Amino acid sequence: MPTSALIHPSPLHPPIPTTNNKRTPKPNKTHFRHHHPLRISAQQTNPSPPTPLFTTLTNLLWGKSLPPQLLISAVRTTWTSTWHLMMSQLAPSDHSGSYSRPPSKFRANFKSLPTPRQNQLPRLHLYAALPCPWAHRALIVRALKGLEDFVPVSIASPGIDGSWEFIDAREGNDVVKHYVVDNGGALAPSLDMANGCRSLREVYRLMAGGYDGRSTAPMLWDVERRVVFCNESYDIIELFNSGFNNVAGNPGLDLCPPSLKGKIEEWNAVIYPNVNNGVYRCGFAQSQEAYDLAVNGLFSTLDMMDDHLADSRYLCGDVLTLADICLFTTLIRFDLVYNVLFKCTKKKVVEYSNLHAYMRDIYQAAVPKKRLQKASLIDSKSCKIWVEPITRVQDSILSSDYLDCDTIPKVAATCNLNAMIDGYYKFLFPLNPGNIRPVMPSGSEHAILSKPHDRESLSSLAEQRVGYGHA
Ligand SMILES: N[C@@H](CCC(=O)N[C@@H](CS)C(=O)NCC(=O)O)C(=O)O
Repeated sequence: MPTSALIHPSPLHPPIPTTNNKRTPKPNKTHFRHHHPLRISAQQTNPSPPTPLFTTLTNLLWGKSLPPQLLISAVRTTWTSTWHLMMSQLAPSDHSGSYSRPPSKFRANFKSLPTPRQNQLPRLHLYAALPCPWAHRALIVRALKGLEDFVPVSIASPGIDGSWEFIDAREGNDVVKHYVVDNGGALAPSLDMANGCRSLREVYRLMAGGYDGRSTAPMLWDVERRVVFCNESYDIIELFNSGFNNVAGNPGLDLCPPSLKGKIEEWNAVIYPNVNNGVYRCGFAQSQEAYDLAVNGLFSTLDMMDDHLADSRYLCGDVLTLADICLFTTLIRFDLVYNVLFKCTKKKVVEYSNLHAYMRDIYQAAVPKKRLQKASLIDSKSCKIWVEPITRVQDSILSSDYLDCDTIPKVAATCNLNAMIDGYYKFLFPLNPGNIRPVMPSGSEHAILSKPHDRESLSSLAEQRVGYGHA
């Protein structure tokens, strides 16, 4: 289907297709001409897919011979033990059934960093995946810092065997094409632009001596030495924030200013276990106790943060920091995925007025199209560029109210909402064995995320308190 055939309600995110069924005929005459007429009439009268051999066998062995009660208890026992087996591979748990995330294998060794110079060929390559909240951190900081030219990216998609693979958009099915080709400007999956591999596992194995461990995204690849430089997202965002200011397009932006480092670490110590990993601890819990513990920790933390954000624009005050980026990547997936798939059902983010406005504020963050001087900001009313003291550099991140002037939406362009839904529901098949992809919740659409958030007023209140003025 040509891309122009879709009606886009918004520039970034088109409507999702009304069906997942690849076989549904499309209202396109040229399309029909390529099909055998007999096949078309078969589709029109009987749209259901053929029953797989395994399903037919199961029906014969169990379905037709066992009475319903027996069938249910036989399947329940088999399914539960198979589920535990799959979960122990996918999501290792401790003795109480709580998910414990394996530590990252390749931590950044800042001393061995390839030294960047102007006009030098890029020596680092980022491997990311759009559903993954950890990779999303890296994509956001890369975008806000203007590192796109220095650190090129390849974007993997979820493969059917649970690995990350690189696909050509033209080879994908309709759902994939929808978010690859018709994503309206948000990042989309790609081929491996650095090594030409078919999967992320293959890239990891390019290292001398091979590699047998988990092949996780995000991963920063050292192009020259052909080794994994780092696969820990927090190391990567720290590095992007401060390691390449001599080549960054927006070097004046500091997401971890020394004066706030302590506060940022305090927030991270709350966000990581209770929220970032907390949602996974809910979804991957293998006992009721483990789930209860995780879900209580998650929602008491969200409640606390919602209160905190009532009079603070960001977590650490008026300045966007790495802690906010880490929280954002979980919040943006919450109503789309975690609320249902991970059983984080007590509330949706849209029900938290401060958290939801805060999430929209970050979603709408943009930077000026013109490369900014170290400490410039754009005035909200006139779109004029102002030169301000270094302390005001955070204001070079703007809301989408300024999209009509000379700014580029940086964070929204990293959020491919359809790819997020599709990725989780496909990748985590033990939690979604029927492989049904749910519809996008209406409150999570781009149009809602782009609504005014009015959170600038919190910063200006703080400015008045400490005596800042605009001109
Ligand atoms: N600690 C890592 C976690 C990364 C991670 O678990 N990524 C997931 C995707 S969300 C992954 O690639 N999983 C594949 C696997 O475990 O094989 C980080 O923060 O970078």
